Amino acid sequence: MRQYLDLLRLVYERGELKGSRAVLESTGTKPKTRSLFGYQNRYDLTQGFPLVTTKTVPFRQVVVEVLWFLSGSTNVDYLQRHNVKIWDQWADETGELGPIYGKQWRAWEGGDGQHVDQVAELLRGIEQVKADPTASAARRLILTAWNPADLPKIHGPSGCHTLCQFSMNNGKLSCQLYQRSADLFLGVPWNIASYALLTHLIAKVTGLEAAEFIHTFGDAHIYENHLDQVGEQLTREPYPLPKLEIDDSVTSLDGLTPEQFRLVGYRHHARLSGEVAV
Ligand code: UFP
Repeated sequence: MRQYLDLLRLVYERGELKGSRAVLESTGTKPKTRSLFGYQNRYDLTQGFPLVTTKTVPFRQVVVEVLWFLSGSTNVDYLQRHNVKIWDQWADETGELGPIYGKQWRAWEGGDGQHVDQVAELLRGIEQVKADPTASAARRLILTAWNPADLPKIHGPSGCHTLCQFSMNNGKLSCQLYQRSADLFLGVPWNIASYALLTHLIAKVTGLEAAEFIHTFGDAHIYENHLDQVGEQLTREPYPLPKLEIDDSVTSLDGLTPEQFRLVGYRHHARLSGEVAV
């Protein structure tokens, strides 16, 4: 996880002071950020699962959230049943969040009312490229959460992990994420884990090997109320990465349960917490 720590250190040391809309509920103030624009990290997924080890990242919750996105749901009821509370603050009284990731991934609404299941299209595209590497899908394996017409209907942050593209060659599958806005201390360790997991999962159900996760950033920032924790984290030596095991009962994206995903050998430093600016 050197790549993550190197970017964290770069933004910590060289980030430019910048204000943003996000508010700390404890004080009602808007923390400034240290911010840099336009960076990229690469993780070789054959060398271990890229879960940050210089603090604790709640892997089980990451799994639950990815399965929830894939189910197409935009209601926190599934998350609450699995004791995951990260989206609660934005849900309305019925638990709804508006057209966030689940809706855009599974039922993107076209202007003529048609619904596009981007995840099914992605799997279909991968099968086409497996059969013929020159198929037109090869460079179009894209999942986008950024739907400009739907932005006003979304509660809370919109499309932070904006768009990802898959690429395959010689039986190997890689994924690149474009993240428009990245809270390096709280959000990014989680986002890396989510997309590494998604890459492994898509590889598993299509009979491919997960190769690389490439993380491209727009605004990469550290909130000023996280600087102490980041300073502490940067003194910590990372541990060897854990391994992800996906149960062989996983043969499609239907009926997945969190118990089918296991992390082996996750050694990590003590928890570091920080208030989220919402
Ligand atoms: N954020 C992340 N990752 C996420 C997510 C949010 O880093 O997956 F949902 C952070 C980025 C930013 C804030 O600090 O949340 C969203 O604010 P904005 O919409 O103003 O970019």
